Amino acid sequence: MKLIWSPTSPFARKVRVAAYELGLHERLTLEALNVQPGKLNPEYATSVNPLRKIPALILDDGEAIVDSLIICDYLDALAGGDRIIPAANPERARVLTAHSIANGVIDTLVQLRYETWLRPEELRWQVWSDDLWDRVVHGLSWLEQRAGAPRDRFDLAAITTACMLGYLDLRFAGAAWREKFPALAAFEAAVRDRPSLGNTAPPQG
Ligand SMILES: N[C@@H](CCC(=O)N[C@@H](CS)C(=O)NCC(=O)O)C(=O)O
Repeated sequence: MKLIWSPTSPFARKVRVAAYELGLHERLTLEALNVQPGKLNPEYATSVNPLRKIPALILDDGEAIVDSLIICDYLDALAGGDRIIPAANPERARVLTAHSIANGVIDTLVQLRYETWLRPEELRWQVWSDDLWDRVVHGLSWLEQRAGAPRDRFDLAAITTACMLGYLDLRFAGAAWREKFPALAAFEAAVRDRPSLGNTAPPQG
């Protein structure tokens, strides 16, 4: 299977962490693609993902699976199922809801990154950037309230939260989130040394 990715994409990292946790990482080959608004990547848009987002998983028969949640779900099933995404409710809904919040924070951070790094300065709208940051803070508060809850596995919600915090450190180093969200800081310290996270850490800088 081929994963189309980039080394700094938090969504691609999430898939790679999931693959490590599921013992499937050696079955993935990696192909880098540079994506960003304004870069049309016409071949990728035509043959893989019309929305031009990474990651995408290309199966051995050429079938393309897109969106990190769907790829993680596919990998979970390939590993036997019920490993990182619980099969039964209410646990399934709980994990997928927490995944949605952490994933939504990543989505918002990526938008903010485009706003503050890519968009020409004279075209920036401060109200929009402040609004996006407000969503990030509310998302972190939501996750903070649940971060201390006992976990019996490193599930997709935990994987996505860890990748989200890693992306905060990578792109928003001045955010000082550890002081404001101590339970998330404790969570990050507790999971940081997992090989799945260590082996997928983005290049710094
Ligand atoms: N919902 C998608 C989001 C993926 C996503 O936004 N990826 C970013 C890179 S981190 C991207 O491809 N951005 C390119 C663009 O929006 O033009 C997923 O979970 O896979």
